[in-house]
Amino acid sequence: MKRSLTLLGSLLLTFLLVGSLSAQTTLGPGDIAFTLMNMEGQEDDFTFVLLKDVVANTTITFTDDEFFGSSLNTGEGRMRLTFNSAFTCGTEFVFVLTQFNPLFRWSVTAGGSSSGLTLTYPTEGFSFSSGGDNCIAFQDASSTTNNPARYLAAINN
Ligand SMILES: [Ca+2]
Ligand SMILES: [Ca+2]
Ligand SMILES: [Ca+2]
Repeated sequence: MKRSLTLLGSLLLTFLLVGSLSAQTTLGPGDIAFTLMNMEGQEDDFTFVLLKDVVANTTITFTDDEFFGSSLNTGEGRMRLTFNSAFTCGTEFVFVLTQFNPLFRWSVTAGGSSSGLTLTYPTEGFSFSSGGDNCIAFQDASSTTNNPARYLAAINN
C-alpha cells in the first residue's frame, strides 16, 4: 500500500512537472488587439496590447502572409513571439524592424524592456509593403501552418 501510494505520488509529480513545463495560455479572437502599424519604407513597426493575462511559455505567431477565404497563403514571413515569463492584461508590446533585406529582424519591448520576450523566425521575410500588406496573429503548435488553430487579430493597410 505504501509503495503504491509512493508510486501514485511520483506519477502525480511527473504530471504536474510536465504540465507546468508545457502549459501556455490559450488565446482566442480578441484576446490581443493591434494598436499601431507603420509600414513606410524600411521603418516598419507595429504594436499590440494583451487583453488577457498570459503565463510563461505562451507563444503568438505573426505573419504578413495573406488570408484567402479559409487558409493562409505562403511566400512571406512568420515571426514567433515567446513570453518567457508571465505578462498581464493591458501590457503593450512594441515591435520595430531593426534589420532589413535579406534577413529581416525585429526588436520587441514592453515598457521599454525586452526582458522575458524572445523572437524567432520560422519563415524568413516578415516585413510590410507600403500598401496592401497585413499582419495576422495566431496561435498554433506550428508557426508555419496554413491553417492555424486559433486566429487572434489582424490588421492591414
Ligand atoms: Ca502580405
Ligand atoms: Ca516596409
Ligand atoms: Ca510583406
